[in-house]
Amino acid sequence: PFLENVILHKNFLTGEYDTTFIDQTPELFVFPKRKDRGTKMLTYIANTTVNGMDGAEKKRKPVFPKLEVPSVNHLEPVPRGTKQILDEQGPEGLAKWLKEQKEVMLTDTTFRDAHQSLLATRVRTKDLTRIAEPTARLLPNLFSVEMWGGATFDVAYRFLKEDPWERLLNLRKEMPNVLFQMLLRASNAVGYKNYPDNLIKEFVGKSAEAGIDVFRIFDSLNWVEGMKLAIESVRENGKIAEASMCYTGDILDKGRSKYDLTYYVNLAKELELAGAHILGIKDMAGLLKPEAAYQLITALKESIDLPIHLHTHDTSGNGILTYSRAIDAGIDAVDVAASSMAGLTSQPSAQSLYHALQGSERQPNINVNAYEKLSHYWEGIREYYQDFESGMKAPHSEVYFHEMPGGQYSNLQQQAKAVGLGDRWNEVKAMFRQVNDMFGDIVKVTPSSKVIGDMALFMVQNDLTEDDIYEKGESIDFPDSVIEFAQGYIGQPYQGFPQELQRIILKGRESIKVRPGELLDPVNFTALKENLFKTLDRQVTSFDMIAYALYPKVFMDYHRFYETYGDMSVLDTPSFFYGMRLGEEIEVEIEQGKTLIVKLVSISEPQIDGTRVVYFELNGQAREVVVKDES
Ligand code: 3PY
Ligand code: ZN
Repeated sequence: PFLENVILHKNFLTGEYDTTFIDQTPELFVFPKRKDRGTKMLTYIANTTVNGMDGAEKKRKPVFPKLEVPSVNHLEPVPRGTKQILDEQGPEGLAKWLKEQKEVMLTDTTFRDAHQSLLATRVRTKDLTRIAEPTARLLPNLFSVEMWGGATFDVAYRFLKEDPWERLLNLRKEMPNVLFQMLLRASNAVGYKNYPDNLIKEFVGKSAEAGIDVFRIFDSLNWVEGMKLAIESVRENGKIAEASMCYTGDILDKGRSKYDLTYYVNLAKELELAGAHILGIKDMAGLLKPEAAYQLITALKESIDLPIHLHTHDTSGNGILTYSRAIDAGIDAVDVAASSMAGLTSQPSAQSLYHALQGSERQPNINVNAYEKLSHYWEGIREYYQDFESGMKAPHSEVYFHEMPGGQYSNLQQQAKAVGLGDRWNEVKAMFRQVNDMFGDIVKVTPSSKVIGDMALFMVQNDLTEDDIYEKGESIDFPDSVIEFAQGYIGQPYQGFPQELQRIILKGRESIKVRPGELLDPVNFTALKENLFKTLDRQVTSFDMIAYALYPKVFMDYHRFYETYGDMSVLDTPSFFYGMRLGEEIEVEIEQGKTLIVKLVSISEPQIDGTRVVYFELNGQAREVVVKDES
């Protein structure tokens, strides 16, 4: 039953209380009895040991080498960095400063896009936090650290069972000197559809408050109309709006004129007018060829006054060459990752770029040896996530054909495996391109890339050809994301929808031409807070409210998991993914100074009802947990 205790009393929710309220309301201090944290933790470990992690194939827990964390002096003051420039000079001052730098500035994406692109976004907060302070101390000259947004937000709740806001707050504490950067999908926030305007504003406000400085804002169809609200919200919060254009196609291919140089120059001018402090070029699939980079950046430098920040993926293996030409043309900043987390679908390697620019006056001003040490840490961490590797082992020039974003590659591959299409991956990639062409050659980046991915999976799974879609489309139930796209709910594609296909998909449903946010009812945060209080039976933060408003189901599943198993962010990653080995002992610090010592003693044979008894020692005391063996 819903207890009206101090956390949940309606007078606290509405703020209608005075100083006598506490004395007169004894039930405020009646708290429900909950399972203790130790029991919950053992339950999780027992379940994971017996059944494997939810949704993943059960595997024996490997033995991992010890992590190498570079040693730094915690007592010395943290060196000044770009964060201090922003705080002192504001976003305009920071943008001006960026343009004045002789050397190329670096954004390190290891904490976000690198693992989104290599490891299906699975790197956990614990593993990020451990290396945060060394990074802040060893690389104070970075332009920024991209560590939040994109897919990391929902994956944290959905798969890692942790709170992404805590990630932001923890990292901020450890890294006070370098700008924190996030990827914001404009009106889609960190989700896969358009949200009401007040939710976008609230999200930006709270993210800024919690520590984000640079918002890289993009619209998945390069629809500037869809980006203005996000740009304005960032500006209102005194933060840096890095409005970005997504690079698609190939400006060098004269046979494919939809996205030519003029298209990008015009787009950049529009973004400058819309209030960008920095222009981002978001080459999410790594399609920007070296000579194209040179031509594009040269043209942009002649057309706009903003500093320009280039993001690419090294999928084809040409990333360093692309950066080198971009640097020749005067690019101000580029995105790189620590080398052990770089290359392939991730960003080009920081250290490789450093060495490639030896002898150039634009060589970045970083301590390359320190970067190598940080890289050793990431090399060890990467092992923990080996089950999420895409299997891509070599440069993948095929990306110039299928055009799949780096951040999508490993995720879509996981999705394909999950629906039994693991061994038809080549077909899925080819279909991805075919669907792009059917949809009129669109910009492909979350969520438009998800639409293409869903449709491609759907067609391969159901053995549908392009002709089938036109001939039998009337009787086909298309994936929801595809219908929403055709309805205009993620925005308007450049040069419009292909009409015949749109008609087939819509089957008489309405489509819109305006910004979806104009039509959506604002989120009623007061009502949401009350409802959430009742359902969660605990204090509700603004962070919870935003997360719930973005993804109600994902958030509630996370909450239920938390109720059952407790806070998983404290458990080490190997144990989180694989449980424990017989005889193994681990330490789990559940709060500062409070550690559980857990030993797995034995596991019984299955009993008649299909359960097993898992015997532990918890801080030296014998404990047992009964779990159902799902095998
Ligand atoms: C995201 O939106 O998550 C991306 O990384 C797009 O490239
Ligand atoms: Zn990216």
